[in-house]
Amino acid sequence: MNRLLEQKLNDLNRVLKKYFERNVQLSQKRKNDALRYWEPIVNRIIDYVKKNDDRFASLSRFGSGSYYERAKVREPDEFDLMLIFEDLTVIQTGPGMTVQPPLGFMRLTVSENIMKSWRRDSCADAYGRLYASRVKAVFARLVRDAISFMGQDRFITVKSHGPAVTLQITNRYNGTAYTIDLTLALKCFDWPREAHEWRMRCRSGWPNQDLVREICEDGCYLVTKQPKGLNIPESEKGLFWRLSFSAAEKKLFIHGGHGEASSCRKQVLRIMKTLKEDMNWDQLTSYHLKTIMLYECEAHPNPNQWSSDQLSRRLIDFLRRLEGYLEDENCPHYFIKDINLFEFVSRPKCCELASKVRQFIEGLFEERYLT
Ligand SMILES: Nc1nc2c(ncn2[C@@H]2O[C@H](COP(=O)(O)OP(=O)(O)OP(=O)(O)O)[C@@H](O)[C@H]2O)c(=O)[nH]1
Ligand SMILES: [Mg+2]
Repeated sequence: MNRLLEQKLNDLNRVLKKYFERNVQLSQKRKNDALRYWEPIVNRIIDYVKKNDDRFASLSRFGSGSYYERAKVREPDEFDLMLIFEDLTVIQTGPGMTVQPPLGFMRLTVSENIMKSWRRDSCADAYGRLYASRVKAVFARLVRDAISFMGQDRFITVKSHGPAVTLQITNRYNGTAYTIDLTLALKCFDWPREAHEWRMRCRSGWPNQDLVREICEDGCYLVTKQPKGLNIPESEKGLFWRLSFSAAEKKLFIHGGHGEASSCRKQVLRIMKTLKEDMNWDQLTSYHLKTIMLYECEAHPNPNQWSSDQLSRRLIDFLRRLEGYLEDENCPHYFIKDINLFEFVSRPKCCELASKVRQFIEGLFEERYLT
């Protein structure tokens, strides 16, 4: 390879490592402080919910998202928990409805023996179809009741937007705020048809076949997230549950390492997340970046491609893939390729971002950024 290019990549490696140390890493102490403060509070809230409504009694906790995948950046201030109904049996609602579910969404019907209890609060309709929106609303009400019961109203606020019920917990001694996203989920035991391609995908070694098999055997989840889009009547949106691959993603991040400790894989993702904030690439989400990371892992299956001296190469490849997806206005979902994660990012925004990313790549070698 060209000696000059080699030299530049090595220099860039040093700059990136410095940027990582200065801007990206979490402090171990702040991590411990955060968990020590919010975990007991959240556990008490969940216990209250479980005790006060038998429909929620089987909820179990699963840590998902960046903190539990060891990909959080800067402050340990945001945590994602999935709360899984361990004993709620549902089946996919058959066809014959007017509106077909968007790709990645399903309608669910509860089994006959539990229909009566889910009819309460209109969580299920007369046919037993389970409204994700209603189940979440009841859960949010119980969470609010729990907070009042605990006398914590001054320190905890509750919001119920998107898929999660979000708690903002303020440390009463030092004012630090933590955001905890609680997302209700149902187990989907069979690997979904929509993600069949992921199971069969031709790969050159990452993830390995054993891990693919294990992930498919574990199944996935369905979460209370409503579809966007104008072609679904508002009255119907609440019926949909979205497929979630959070558990599979966590497995890929934790067990699908490239040489584990020495791998720069997490570093690349965490640098990208920090850059997204520093460069104000606001339309991008953490999930876009995580998705691109997973494709990059597939494209570079060998551990030596992720050794720490490869950091600059891997970051540039990541940026180029991002630029390409923006130019195509299509970021294919990692498990269901026909879902476009840029569907709701407008064409002008995609163009603008693509050009910003292009400029950034060009500027990298001149050390215009990352100081
Ligand atoms: N299928 C799907 N899952 C998503 C999407 N957004 C978030 N998730 C899931 O929810 C988890 C938490 O989401 P976020 O808190 O936004 O992302 P994060 O990976 O935790 O990253 P940060 O919180 O920004 O550090 C993600 O790790 C995903 O598993 C989405 O658009 N589609
Ligand atoms: Mg998160």
